[in-house]
Amino acid sequence: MSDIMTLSRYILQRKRNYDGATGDFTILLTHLALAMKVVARQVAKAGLLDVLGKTGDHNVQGEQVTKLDVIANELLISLLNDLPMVCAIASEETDEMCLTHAGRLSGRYLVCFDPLDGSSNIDVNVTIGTIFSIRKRAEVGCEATPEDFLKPGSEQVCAGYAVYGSSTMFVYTTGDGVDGFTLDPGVGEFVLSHPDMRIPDKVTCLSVNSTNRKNWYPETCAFVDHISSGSDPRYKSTSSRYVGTLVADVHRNLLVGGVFCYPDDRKSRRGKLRILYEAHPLAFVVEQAGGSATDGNRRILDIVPDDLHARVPLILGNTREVELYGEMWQRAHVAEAENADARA
Ligand code: P6P
Repeated sequence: MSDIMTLSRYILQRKRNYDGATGDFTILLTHLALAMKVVARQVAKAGLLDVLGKTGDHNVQGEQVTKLDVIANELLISLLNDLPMVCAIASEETDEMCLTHAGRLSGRYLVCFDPLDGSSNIDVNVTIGTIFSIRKRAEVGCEATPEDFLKPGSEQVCAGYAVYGSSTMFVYTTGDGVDGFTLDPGVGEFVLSHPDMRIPDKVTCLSVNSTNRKNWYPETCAFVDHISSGSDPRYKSTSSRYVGTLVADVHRNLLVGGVFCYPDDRKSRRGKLRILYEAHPLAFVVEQAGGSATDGNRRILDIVPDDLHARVPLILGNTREVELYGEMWQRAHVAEAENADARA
């Protein structure tokens, strides 16, 4: 038992790196992990607990809400509400920011999350997940405002996710590398299984919804064609893998190497994925594992959202491919500007 590194033991060991004397962050991260263990149990029993299917409601994103979306969201909010170190919460499933009960004035931490990413996959038993991001506010003693969340992703103090798949994994970073833990159902603990995760320098997977090609801009067509053509030896064994759950696609690519691409296009001019609780946390994790993340023109972690639910184009994974997309984006947009000048 002494050599089993559980998440709790690991966090306590690393406590000095990010916690000072308070232990507040340790308690917060431990509670987030607890919430994900409970969500994992609900997901695993969904078919038996009559919690499959939709609620009939739509969230602020205009997406259909599933029963498990509600369960996961309410679970996370109720757990975080009672933590004195958390002052406010922003969730994909709630229109507005929520001030917590216990820490609204004294809490230092702001928590954003997508409680159940990929919920359209629940009823077909495909991997889904929870994504979270933790920020620290500059001052305490007053109530947080939405503006406290609208900061660059580089100000996150922690980010990570859980994936509910063939096993349940918890992956996180505090800016000092990425570590992955696998839930041991027999013990009820997340156990260190993937220390110091690094994205392999090979493109095993290309993850993109190719049926959106009819709306793509030239840079996306050029990028996908370059990889798919196989003309470059780097891509001779690259396969298309896209499950429709962002965190599952990103987790797989983090383990085996690959690039995920959900660009802006003529239909979704700002992209589909949300900055605060999808792009920022996953960009933090991927960068800490040696990868990169861009919207085509900007580093994702440099972007400041103008709204809690602001969307962004997202290309993340192997640095060489993310930079290649950026070069193609620049070429396409410079050419567009030159054509516009010529027409003027
Ligand atoms: P599309 C799930 O609804 C989600 O927000 C992400 O998890 C996923 O990557 C994306 O949407 C899938 O979108 O348009 O390809 O179905």
